[in-house]
Amino acid sequence: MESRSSGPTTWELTWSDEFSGAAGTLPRADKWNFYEGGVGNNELERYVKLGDPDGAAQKHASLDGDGHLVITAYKNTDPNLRCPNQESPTVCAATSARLDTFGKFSQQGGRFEARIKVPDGRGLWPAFWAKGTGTRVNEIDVMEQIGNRGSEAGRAHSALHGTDDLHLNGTYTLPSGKFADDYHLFAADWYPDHINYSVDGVSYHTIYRNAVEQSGRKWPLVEDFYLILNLAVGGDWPGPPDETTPFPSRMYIDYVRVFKATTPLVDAIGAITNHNDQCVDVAAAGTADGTAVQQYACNRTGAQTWTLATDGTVRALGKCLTVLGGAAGSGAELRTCASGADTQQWRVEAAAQSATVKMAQLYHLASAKCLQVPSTGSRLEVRECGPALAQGWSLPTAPTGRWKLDDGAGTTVKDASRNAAHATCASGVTWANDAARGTVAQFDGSRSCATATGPVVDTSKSFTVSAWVKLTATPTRNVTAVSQDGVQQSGFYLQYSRSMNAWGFTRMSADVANPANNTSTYGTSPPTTGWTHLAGVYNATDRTVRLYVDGAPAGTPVTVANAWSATGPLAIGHGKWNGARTDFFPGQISDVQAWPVALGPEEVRALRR
Ligand SMILES: [Ca+2]
Repeated sequence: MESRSSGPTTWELTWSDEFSGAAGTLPRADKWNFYEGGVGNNELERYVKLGDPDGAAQKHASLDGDGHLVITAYKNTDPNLRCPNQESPTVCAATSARLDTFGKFSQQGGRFEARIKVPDGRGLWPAFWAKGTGTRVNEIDVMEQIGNRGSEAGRAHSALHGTDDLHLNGTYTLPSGKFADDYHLFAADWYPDHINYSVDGVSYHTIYRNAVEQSGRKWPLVEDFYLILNLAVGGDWPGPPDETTPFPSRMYIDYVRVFKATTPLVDAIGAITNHNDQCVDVAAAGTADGTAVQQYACNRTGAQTWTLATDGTVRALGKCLTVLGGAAGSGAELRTCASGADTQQWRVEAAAQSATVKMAQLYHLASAKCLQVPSTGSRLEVRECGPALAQGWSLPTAPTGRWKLDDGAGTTVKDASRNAAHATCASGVTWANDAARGTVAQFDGSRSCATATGPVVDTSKSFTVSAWVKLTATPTRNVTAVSQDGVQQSGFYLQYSRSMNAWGFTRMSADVANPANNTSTYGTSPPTTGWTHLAGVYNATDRTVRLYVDGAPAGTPVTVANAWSATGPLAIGHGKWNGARTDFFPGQISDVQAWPVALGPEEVRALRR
């Protein structure tokens, strides 16, 4: 299942057409209809229907064999072809195609996106849009473009239409050039309380439900919507084509994809900050039920270390962020987590507070309101969701890799993070059932696992790696639990050092044979053959490494001479020395994590789950 991220939300693919098929073939009949109705807006095209003579459908809408759907508008040469929607019916200017998914696919909520290259010409009106299956009036225009009319060539339009004369329009302008010059990604991200339009990942237009309802009109996004692709010609908005309009004109669609929002695939851990750079904080680090949750100067203590858990809860100090009342202004507090309680369920939503400020919102399910900083006092509260800065939050980072090593069969180790950097193990890495940690990977001291491609962390920047490890016996040589391959050496080693007879976190001074020196931090006592949680943190700000054993810092940070970038795969169960994989781990490993930041002590403690 493909997923993609858009801001802090993870989207899971629910429907798509990649338009991969032989050149000249019709779009898939199980996905698309040729539209058979009339047109409005005084448009000047006649849409072909499936079964029209002379292969007209294929001529106007077919695959190009190169992964694209091509909708083609031709100049009409038939003087008897009348466009009936005209006030005084006139000869149609063009023939074209309009496709839709009515009766074949529709969805309520989620992300609707398409990668499209529009044609360039006066009077052309390509569009990617969606309509409500029930009303056929409610409408999301993800992209409309009206071609070669001065500055319109660099503009794309979006809109939300509904009853009560609801017409809310947005416009995106390219930094330079025309839309017809290349493909662009047009998307609408539809959440319960707002819809957000973007071009090429740049968000430019957000419409909130409460603002629409407060204006006395109905929110139109309350039904399933089906998709429409078309190339209109002429009409009230673009005006008629003229002698400069090229025919045939072609609209290319690389793909149409629809996603549903899911909760994050992995927990994110860290501070939640607002636009004032204040932190979400448990008052006086109290753990009694009902302790206020407030904004407070950031100090990165446990009272400010939040886990955005995959179950929708937001946790600190072992308890859950809770709002009990449903009314606007209800205060935030800490409470014992209760399974599935709506009062403790939060959803991360992408939002745009302004054209330049785009922070996440925390949407509270029970009250259907958003967490915000109060206008007076410090205790956080919920209010109607809107584009207020007071509702903007910077959320903790998620790991760039998480291999739980609970796969239990085969040689593929799944990465649960958004990166999906799955690892492949040499046969001989097996599976064991552990009383404490469930299914874990068993390493025999001569085989290991490595990600299929590339690095997972940039070792020249801040990062954190962690793992639960359990040795078979005290080794008689160095052994490594987690590393990332360089050419000659590993970029780091989360390891057992034989010479120190202790756990260590090590970086070599250079990626050369027999490097002159290394920098390490070590635990203070010999390892046992029970489970130990190891974390290595490289902090690029002060260029230091630090080891944590069972969540406790082992000594003080040590300065690294050269934080070179290891560009090979991340490895579980080996280190690299002078070009060869070595230091194979004998024992069990569980829940390896890689983070693109230097986690603080409270965050490292929170990794031990
Ligand atoms: Ca394609």
